Amino acid sequence: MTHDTSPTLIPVPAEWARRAKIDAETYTLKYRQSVDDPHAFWAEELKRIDWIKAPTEISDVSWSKDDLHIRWFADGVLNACYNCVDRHLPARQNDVAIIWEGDDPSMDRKVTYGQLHDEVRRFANVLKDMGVKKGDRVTIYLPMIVEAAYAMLACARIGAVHSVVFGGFSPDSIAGRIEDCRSEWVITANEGLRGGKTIALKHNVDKALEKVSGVKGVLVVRHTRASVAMNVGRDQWYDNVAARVDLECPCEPMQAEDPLFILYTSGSTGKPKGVLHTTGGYLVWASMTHEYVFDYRPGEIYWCTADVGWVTGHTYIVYGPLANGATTLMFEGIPTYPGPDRFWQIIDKHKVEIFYTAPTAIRALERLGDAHVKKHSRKSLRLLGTVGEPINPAAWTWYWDVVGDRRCPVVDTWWQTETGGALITPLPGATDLKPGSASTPMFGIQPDLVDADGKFLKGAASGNLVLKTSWPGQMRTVYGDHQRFIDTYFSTYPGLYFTGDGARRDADGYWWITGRVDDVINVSGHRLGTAEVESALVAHPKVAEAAVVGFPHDIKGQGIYCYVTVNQDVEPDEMLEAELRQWVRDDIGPIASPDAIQFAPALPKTRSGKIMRRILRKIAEGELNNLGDTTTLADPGVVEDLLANRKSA
Ligand code: 6R9
Repeated sequence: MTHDTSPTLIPVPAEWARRAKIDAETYTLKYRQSVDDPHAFWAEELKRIDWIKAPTEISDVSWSKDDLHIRWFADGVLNACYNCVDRHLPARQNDVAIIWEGDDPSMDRKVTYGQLHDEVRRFANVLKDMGVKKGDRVTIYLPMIVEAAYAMLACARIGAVHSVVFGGFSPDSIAGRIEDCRSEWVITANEGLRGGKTIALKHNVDKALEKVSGVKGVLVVRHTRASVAMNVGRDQWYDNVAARVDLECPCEPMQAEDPLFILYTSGSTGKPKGVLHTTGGYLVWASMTHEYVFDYRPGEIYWCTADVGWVTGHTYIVYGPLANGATTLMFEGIPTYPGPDRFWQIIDKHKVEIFYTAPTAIRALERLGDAHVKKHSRKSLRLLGTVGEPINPAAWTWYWDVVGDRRCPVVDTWWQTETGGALITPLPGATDLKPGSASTPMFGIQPDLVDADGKFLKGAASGNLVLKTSWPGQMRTVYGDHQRFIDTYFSTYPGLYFTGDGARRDADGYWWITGRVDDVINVSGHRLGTAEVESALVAHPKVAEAAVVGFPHDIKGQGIYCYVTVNQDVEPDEMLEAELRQWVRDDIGPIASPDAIQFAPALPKTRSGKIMRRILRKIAEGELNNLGDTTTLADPGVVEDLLANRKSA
């Protein structure tokens, strides 16, 4: 990497300080108010939403283990779909709500707010026709097509709770998620398209439904021309039902604390958790952060490259932008198809002004060379954002130099599925930028650092990142398992929300997120629990034991390194290695594909039988001279073999 990575401070450009809603002074004032007098702060901010009944209560929160509850705006009544669609009519009905860009560059379309209103009402009536009722969980397994947004908003309109499952997940993963929230309805498409390849979505749903019972209806959107098997009595084509329903469909009045959606995310133990977000607080947070972080004004063309299967797609493709009356671009494809300049070509084609992507994409595109970027003008761009994983200063600098021509502030937004929206992030008109730092807290957010014993660290320090107070976008529970919610986030450091991330606070009070400190790995911005990969591996008949750790990867941020002990009668070879790689992909999905598989006659264990992951991590990272104390191992000889047979991935 040739770019300068010495610590630099990039001051707020003068024109940004002038035009932005939040300049440095306003940030300081508003931040102070948000923590000193949250009641007054939120009483004002909640007005960004149209309420059927405006809340008088602001918050009722306890993070105590014995009585853990989180409620915001609890006596308010609203509808999220109304706020994202209907309220922008009639004044803005001809403004574009969604620009859709297909995998195939010749396919695109624009959906105005007026059209969105019709499509969402139609979709909602199709759901009702199937039998979906308020409170029902609806699983959405769709590619990045406009119908994904229609489906989410249609659920919100009628008070159903959506659970979007990323289109890259396997039938087993879909089945697990359907089962966990006892979802009776599934929305999918015949096929998806990505990088010129088809994805057999309906086929995957069929396979999932062989493993789980209780699904009463499957709605199939016709996206490609492929015909697929339809299970009579269970499956219906969306367009067939849509042709017979009418357009009128009122918005269901919802309590602020009624569930809006469930989204499954990986943790350090067990199966993925159903993160539950509710209606009022989430929408206020999504709308507020989208407006301030991107300094958004209606009419501006905004593109977040995430997939709606992840939280970033929920908050910053659908709910935040549409609540703000934005023009949000949805891209079906991948950055390198049909050519390595696809992103930059789309930016010029649709005159994108705000562009929000992931560090892994930035690093991959940097690799391909500046020429692909420079052959497109990108003159419409004025703001760049990143999310999903720590961005290394070199990648940040390339983004700023080459993509943004040193004109566009880069906002590195730190947040989680659990947090609903951005918590630590620069604001373009207020924050001097440091390459690689997520910089400063959003309004109402009080981050702090603790050591392993929970002692607060003062001043410039590194430690575990915790949050001291609640905010409206905070998750409310783990669906169906409140105890797991308490155990995961509020037990490590009583009275505090533990993020699972490590961080450094520098002398200026800027935050630098260093990555997960638990057994979660972040592969290309996708969260995976090492336990999930391990349980996939040990389910293979030839595997006796497995331990999985992350290691630094140039493009993906982190890669997946698996140590596998096979059964006694098995001779491990390259065939088995390939078979295991495929096995994990089939079980979880392609994102979980192992980067390295090392066969080990034994794993390093303590005398009490615990696998010493610290050692496995060091070996995977290549830090071979620094294994730390190995004297507590039951059999120190195991390490010799691990070192001798280390895989370079
Ligand atoms: C929004 C999202 C959350 C985890 C989080 C952290 C990592 C996200 C980051 C970042 C450093 C950033 N992460 N944004 N790390 N800088 N700007 O990605 O949600 O999929 O739940 O992942 O991602 O480790 O804890 P999610």
